[in-house]
Amino acid sequence: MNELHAAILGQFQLDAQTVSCDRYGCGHINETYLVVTASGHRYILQKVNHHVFRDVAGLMENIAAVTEYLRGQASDPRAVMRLVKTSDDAAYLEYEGEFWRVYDFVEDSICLQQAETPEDFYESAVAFGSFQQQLKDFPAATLHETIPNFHNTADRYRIFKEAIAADKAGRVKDVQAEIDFALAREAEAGTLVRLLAEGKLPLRVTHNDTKLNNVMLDAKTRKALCVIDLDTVMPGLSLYDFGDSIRFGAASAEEDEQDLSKVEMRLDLFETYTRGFLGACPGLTELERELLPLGAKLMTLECGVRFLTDYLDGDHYFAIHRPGQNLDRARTQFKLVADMEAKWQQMHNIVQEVQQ
Ligand code: ADP
Ligand code: GN1
Ligand code: MG
Repeated sequence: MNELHAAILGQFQLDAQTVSCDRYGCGHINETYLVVTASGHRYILQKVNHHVFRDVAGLMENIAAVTEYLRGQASDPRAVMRLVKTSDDAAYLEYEGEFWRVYDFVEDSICLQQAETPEDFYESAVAFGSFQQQLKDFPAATLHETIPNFHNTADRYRIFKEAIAADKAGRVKDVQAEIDFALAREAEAGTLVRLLAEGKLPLRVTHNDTKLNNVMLDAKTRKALCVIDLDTVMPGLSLYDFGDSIRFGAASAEEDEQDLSKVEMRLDLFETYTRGFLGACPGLTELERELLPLGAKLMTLECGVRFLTDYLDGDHYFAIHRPGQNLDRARTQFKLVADMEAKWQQMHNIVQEVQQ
């Protein structure tokens, strides 16, 4: 454990002396560490990425409020993330210009990068569907918008086109096919934001980053246990949460798979997730249900556009572990979009069947 981490951890109310602190997990945004103390107790230490989240105080206020609200409805203490306070009783620590927080480690749980069985994916749908259902009466207006325009797909296209024009890393010439693929779908990409602005879709408290690796399953029962990574909890559309889960979890390969022949959107998993989500979150409107396939497609398209934008900018937003990784990620997303277009009618049929 280095001195910096020791100094930081010394300012949190841990149960005993820290014995180790090691990098942990596969997130693209925050720096995450697994901390073990002399008693064997485990914690998660995170350096919050304040370049991405400009208002860390507001973000931490959201997390404290939402976790407290959910705790009132939970039977298992592991079902809700628990923030560990600093010695000043604050929810986070500002230290040398960086922002740190500590959570209890969610014990006896598993966190998957890919669904191992359809049941695992079903349980993640139950977790995210229940999350939304449990927050249905939470006063959404009291939440800070931690990243303005986060799922404003039209605005993501504006930024994308700026990146193409600036061509900061000199990469535009190598990715014309990917750029064309995205631009050909620009008109459709604004559909959800438009329907929201027209008052046709309800604004809800949503998670907004519903990747499979942002949910914990109970290691023994493999049932839905806990939703994590609450940084992006803010007002949004149910279709964002549904769509982002399909994008990541119904994919047949990893997000950065280089062999695109392995990448498809699995209809069996689409069906599984739809069943779990609608079952746990029964209050969706007719239009929300009807637009579930479009939610999946647009969240995937948006994510592809964001990866490609970051590639064009020189990889400053999403953490990369090898050159070209953001381009590979963009390509898998566009492959998934094309596959959803090919399976469009089947996706609609599945939603219909699940509702009956
Ligand atoms: P990022 O925003 O970078 O994705 P996350 O909050 O999702 O950060 O954390 C990264 C990973 O760390 C998660 O995918 C999960 O594996 C693990 N993790 C985070 N919080 C906990 C926790 N409280 N208990 C156990 N594992 C956790
Ligand atoms: C980021 O933080 P993480 O790794 O769970 C990103 C999501 C993207 C995702 C793509 C705050 O999620 O929006 O969909 O990567 N989070 C933020 O894997 O930008
Ligand atoms: Mg995460």
